[in-house]
Amino acid sequence: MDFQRKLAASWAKNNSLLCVGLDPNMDKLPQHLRADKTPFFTFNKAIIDSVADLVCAFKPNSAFYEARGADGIAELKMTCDYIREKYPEIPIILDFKRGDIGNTNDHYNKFAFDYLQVDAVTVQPYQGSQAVQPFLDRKDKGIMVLCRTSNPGSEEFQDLIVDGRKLYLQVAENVRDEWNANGNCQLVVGATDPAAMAGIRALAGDSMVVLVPGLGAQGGEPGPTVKAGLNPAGTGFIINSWREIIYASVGQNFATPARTKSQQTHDEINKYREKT
Ligand code: OMP
Repeated sequence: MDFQRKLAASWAKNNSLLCVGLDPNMDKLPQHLRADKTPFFTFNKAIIDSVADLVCAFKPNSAFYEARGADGIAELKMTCDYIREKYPEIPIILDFKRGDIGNTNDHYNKFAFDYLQVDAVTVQPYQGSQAVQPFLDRKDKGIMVLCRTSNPGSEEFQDLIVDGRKLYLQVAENVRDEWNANGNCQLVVGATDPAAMAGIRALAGDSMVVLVPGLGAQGGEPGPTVKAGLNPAGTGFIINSWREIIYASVGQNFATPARTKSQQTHDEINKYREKT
């Protein structure tokens, strides 16, 4: 099943737009897991099992695993395999943010889609569509293009005025008109700027899926985000949260508070879906 259909089924099955990030950090893991043979995988597995009926997707961020070298990458692979085998209906988005020349992107593409077998990746637009083409050619996968990011300082380039409007709107337009020939593109837009979200939704159209990071710890709130970008079908979003969820507690029983926090976030997003 292609990414878009898998996502639509997942939205419906769990009545959820919530994506739980899987970005484990050794310094923040519960103490008892730090001596575990596969600390990230053991941690992730408990979180995944605890929240699987509340999410529309999982999003591991490759950097957190790469930082531990071969062991980290092995545990990223174990995490992806586990989700695929135990929860095959839930899409896996690899937060990758890769951007290079086409020939090199071809290798990133193989790592993500052939080795890890994820459903979607995040990519940088800066090198242009020709460079991203190896990703765009994967018709059955989701290609999530960074458009308006949530970080402080994102305005340095993204808000530059080009032909009378902000550069991130040009990115959204090019993705809509030129990159999306296979209907497999999505946009990444932070929850930290609802006005930008509204502008991007208006330009990109109702069918464009938007991955939304930046909730909670980075200051984004569900209400303004949902109001600014929900589509008429009440979907169109994958709203990510991780720090608030996976580090809800560092105790032995860390997965239970993670579920409680996920349920709260899931319900709050849905409350605004009903009102919008
Ligand atoms: P929060 O818990 O929502 O802060 O999620 C942070 C995760 O989203 C990390 O994995 C970030 O790398 C990622 N992220 C952003 O924080 N901001 C962006 O603009 C884009 C992403 C992303 O591509 O997921």
